[in-house]
Amino acid sequence: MNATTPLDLSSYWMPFTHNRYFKQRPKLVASGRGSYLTLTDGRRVFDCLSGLWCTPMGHCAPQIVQAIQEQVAGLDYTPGFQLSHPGAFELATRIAELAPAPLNRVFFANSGSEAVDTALKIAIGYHRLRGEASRTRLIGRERGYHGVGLGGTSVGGISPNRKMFAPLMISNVDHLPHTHNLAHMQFTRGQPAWGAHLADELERIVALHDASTIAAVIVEPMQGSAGVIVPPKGYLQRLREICDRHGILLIFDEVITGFGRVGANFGSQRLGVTPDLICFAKAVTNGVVPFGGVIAKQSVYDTFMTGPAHAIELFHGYTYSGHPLACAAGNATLKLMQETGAIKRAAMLEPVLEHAMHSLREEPHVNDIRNFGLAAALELKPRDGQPGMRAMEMFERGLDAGILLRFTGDTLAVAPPFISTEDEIELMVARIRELLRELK
Ligand code: PXG
Repeated sequence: MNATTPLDLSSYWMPFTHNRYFKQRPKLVASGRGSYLTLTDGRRVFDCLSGLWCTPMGHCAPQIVQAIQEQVAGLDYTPGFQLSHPGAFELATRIAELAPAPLNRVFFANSGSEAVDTALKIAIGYHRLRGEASRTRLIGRERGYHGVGLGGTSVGGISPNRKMFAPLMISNVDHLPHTHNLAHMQFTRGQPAWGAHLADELERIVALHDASTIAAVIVEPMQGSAGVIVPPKGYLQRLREICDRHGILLIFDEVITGFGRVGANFGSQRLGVTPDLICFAKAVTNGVVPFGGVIAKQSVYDTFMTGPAHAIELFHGYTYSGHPLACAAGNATLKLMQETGAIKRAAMLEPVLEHAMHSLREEPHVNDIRNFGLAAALELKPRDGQPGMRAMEMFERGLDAGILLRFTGDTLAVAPPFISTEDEIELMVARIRELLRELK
């Protein structure tokens, strides 16, 4: 675009966006640096959600930019089937080292959605290879978000994401109840004490369908998209026990919680529960190149490594699995996180964010505040007859006030970059406070 040719907004069909509203009031980003984005109209905003949870090391980190530049000039692409390149093995090793033992085998995809569909396929294949082909049922959870593939949408529990596509949903799916209950946990800091018993619903589902029909349970250790819904103390432990009792695989979707967001490598380690499979994406490449994947327990991997050695073991993979640019970005990101102690820094900032966010409790329109790791949500009371409007106005006005907020429904989520300073987090919350006071 230049001054004489206005940008044509008509062709691009934007994802998860009110296209018609947006095209009346376009908001375009020109550049990013560190924890800030600059819009084309010059407004500079603090990136309160680290992109869409994916840029914890800030925008245009020189080490990551340089690694990608060097990679693209040397090897831009290589087929990933029956061939690979060193960077892919290096990245898998790094990820395996960060993962909770005994998860140490890493499959590559290009997004969280693909990671989820991959994990579901691995779970079904695993049981089949072990002679339990009747285990085909998948259990998700209400309010869960597992991306937009047909597998992930089916096990997901956000109804607007599902209802238009009902005929495409996998039929063999059941859902656990979500764990959010305002009466029992309003304004809880960190993990709620109430709610572990909700895991027992899995026993009820097992009793209904019989364990021999159930392949896997998939949950986010902390629900991100639904607005930072934090697992009750003991809840995930109970899910793990029930899965073990019935030979069901437990999948943690760590697309948001992986690589430091909850102050540990993975939510698994922070919460002390080890799943059989972990889905990851987002922060692993600092959002710079699309990427994702699945980390499997060695025993799951070994189950596939049967049959003649020249035969393909898993009929699954993507043209861009292990893409050289993604691997360069991943290796550079994880190296940078390690060298700068970024995950420890996220843990150190957690109480700063918790304290600041909960100081908003008495402000107008506030219905709930939740936090865990370097993430928090502010749930607003909906305006009469106009649900979602308050949060949307906060988002719009935030851009003038120097903060980029993320809203879904009437909930605002924040998950600042790990490189944020304490002052930046406090300033972000001060600006949210001012916006709340101005809001009708
Ligand atoms: N699983 C989880 C747990 C996610 O949070 C996905 C899978 C899908 O990832 P891809 O890369 O296919 O988009 C996600 C994505 C938000 C927000 O505002 C969250 C996501 C994506 C966009 C916005 O909370 N999560």
